[in-house]
This record gives sequence, C-alpha cells and structure tokens, in this order.
Amino acid sequence: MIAQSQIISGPSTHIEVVRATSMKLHWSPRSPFVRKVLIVAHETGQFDRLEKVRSVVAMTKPNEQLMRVNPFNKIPTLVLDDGRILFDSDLISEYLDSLHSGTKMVPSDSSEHWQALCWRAFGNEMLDALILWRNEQTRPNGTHLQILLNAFELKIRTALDFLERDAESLTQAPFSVGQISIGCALAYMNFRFAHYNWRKARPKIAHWFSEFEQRPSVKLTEPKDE
Ligand SMILES: N[C@@H](CCC(=O)N[C@@H](CS)C(=O)NCC(=O)O)C(=O)O
Repeated sequence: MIAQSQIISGPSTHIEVVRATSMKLHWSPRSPFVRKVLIVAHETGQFDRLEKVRSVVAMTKPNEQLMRVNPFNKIPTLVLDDGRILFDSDLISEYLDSLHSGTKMVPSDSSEHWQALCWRAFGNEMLDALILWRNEQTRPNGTHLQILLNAFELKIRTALDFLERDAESLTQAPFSVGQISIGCALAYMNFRFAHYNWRKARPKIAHWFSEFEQRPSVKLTEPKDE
C-alpha cells in the first residue's frame, strides 16, 4: 500500500509524507481522543489526507455502522484502503507519525521518548476519569453514586496538582504526543466542566495551557457541540 512519497507543506515546511491512497477517519468535533489525532495530523502536515466520516457515539447508544469496523464503538477509528483498521488515538497517532519525515510527535531520543509517553498516559488517564465522571454526573435524577462522584473529583484535583509541579518540564520539552494528550485533557475540562475552575491556585499549568492554546493545530481543532 505504501509506496510513493510526496511533499506536503505543514508546520515544519516541506515535510515529506509517504503516500497512502486513502485514510478514513471516524470522528466527532466533540471527542478529546479524536482531537489528539487531529492535532498530530495538523502538526505533521497530513490533515487534508484524512477523509473525515462524522460518527456519533455514546456509551449507551452503540452506533451500528461504526461497529462494523470497530466492535468497541469508539472514535477515533481509522480505516485504511487495504482494509486495515486502526483504533485507539495513540495507535493512530503513531501510524500518522510513521508516514512523514518532519519533526516526530513521538520523539526517538530515549529520555524524551519515555517522558513523552509518560505524559501521554497521564493525559489519557485524566480523560478516562473525566469521561466516567461526566457519565456519572449525567445519570437520570437520583441514580448517580455520590461516592463515585467524590472519587472522580479527588482524582482529577490530585492530577491537576501533579501537573502544576510538572509545568516547567512541559514547557521545556519538545512538543510531542505528551503535551498533546495533557493539553486535550485540560481543554476537555474547559469544555465539559466549565464550572470547575482548575486554573485557580495553579498558575504554572494555567500559563502552560494558555501557550498550548496558541498553537495553530490546537486552534484549528477546538471542540464544538453541534
Ligand atoms: N482509548 C481510546 C478511547 C476512545 C474513546 O473513549 N472515545 C469515546 C469518544 S471521546 C467513544 O468513542 N465513546 C463511545 C463508547 O465508549 O461507546 C482512544 O484513545 O482512542
């Protein structure tokens, strides 16, 4: 499938990208996991190569069409023209990162590599907890478990305090899947937990996030309720 190369201009000018004939991305403008992939696609000059298929998903309402390619009913899901199907935002991001010759979003230098992957896992854990927290909050009246709501709030509050201590390293390290994952988790807080003033008393991570928000790839992928 992958044979020729083409020059595409992206944030690092003239990134060489390996040509794959088609890549269909099941996506939604609301999903923070999809957003991770879209930011990688913009950063590596490959956004326009993705054919976007708007897919509506909810844990409680399986999408039959999506489940024909992803039995877990999740987005992002990437369908390649040779029939291969990739799901999970990290797997898809690494696949895209393997197709271009610009600055890699998964750094290869050993210490940068592991740091980026630790941050990526941190952002993913935050997102998993936030999504479960929101599901619990939006249960029909009186059916939520307060003990779970309290536990999610404690986990997120503690995670934010960890990030406050890591803000300087996040600024200094090369931009990678690590910052993308953490940035998408913080942005999801603003999107779905707007009342939760996470910036208060956390000036360093708030400052890091305000710079993250200035990146063109981040501005172009702001979440939207349609
Ligand atoms: N680990 C997956 C998580 C993806 C995920 O949970 N996506 C949500 C949307 S933000 C979804 O598809 N939920 C539907 C469901 O759980 O049935 C990834 O990194 O891509």
